[in-house]
Amino acid sequence: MSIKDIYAAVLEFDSDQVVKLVKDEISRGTEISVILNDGLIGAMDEVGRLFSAGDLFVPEMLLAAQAMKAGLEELKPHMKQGDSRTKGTVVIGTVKGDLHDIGKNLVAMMMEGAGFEVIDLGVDVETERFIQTAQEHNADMICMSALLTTTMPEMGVTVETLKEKGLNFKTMVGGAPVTKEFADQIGADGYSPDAPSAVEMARLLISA
Ligand code: B1M
Repeated sequence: MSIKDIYAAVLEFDSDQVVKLVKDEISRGTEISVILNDGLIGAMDEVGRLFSAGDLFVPEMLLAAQAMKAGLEELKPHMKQGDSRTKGTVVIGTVKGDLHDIGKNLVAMMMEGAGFEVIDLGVDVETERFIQTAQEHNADMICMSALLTTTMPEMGVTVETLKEKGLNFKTMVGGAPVTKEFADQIGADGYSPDAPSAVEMARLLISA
């Protein structure tokens, strides 16, 4: 049994096997970040590669995502760390038109684990909903995820709308196609390439 088996089980869309193997690795003391990066995320990268090559299609991509999510659920309790005092409140969601939520869930989980209060709006979130929720909860920051090049511009719409309304919520953006250059271009306060650095960026932005 090894991390490679978790990788293989995700690619075989075998959620039960993923859960079993993740549990085994946890009880063996394997680092959570290794299970996550080499096993679960590594497998999703391969799924993306196969999809791009036309060797795998949307239904299979969905099945792989379900298997990965099942594994993530097992990891979740082990990703909690630090004290329970709130470090700030963040509203998070995947932008309008975009249904990808695995990376966003990971960011939300790690933020929760690091002591932030996280209000997760799910997927396909409109600008107004981000803003209204941030106002209702007196949030410190709005976090937006996008996995499609076609939905990335939605992040800019939210940043622009905040400016127009004179609202000062910090904004952070991320997701596979998003870059630091893009974040700067739309005027977002922060960008991070992955979930651990999103936590660091949130700490920085909220304490600034
Ligand atoms: Co989609 N899909 N998909 N898909 N899908 C991609 C994104 C794609 C790159 C695949 C490919 O072609 N190689 C491609 C996008 C191409 C592009 O825009 N340039 C694509 C496409 C085309 C599509 C459809 C259009 C396919 C179709 O219908 N023809 C369709 C769109 C639906 C929609 O959203 N409207 C679609 C559908 C789907 C499924 C529903 C089947 C499924 C999603 C299931 C789900 O999420 N519940 C799916 C999947 C699984 C993928 C891939 C294979 C995997 C995504 C994933 O979960 N990665 C993906 C290929 C790939 O990215 N390798 C692909 C693992 C996850 C942990 O990584 O989300 O990048 P990621 O998150 C990272 C970082 O980006 C960062 O932290 C995370 C981990 O550390 N991060 C943030 C994420 N959000 C952040 C926010 C932050 C900070 C960091 O601050 C706020």
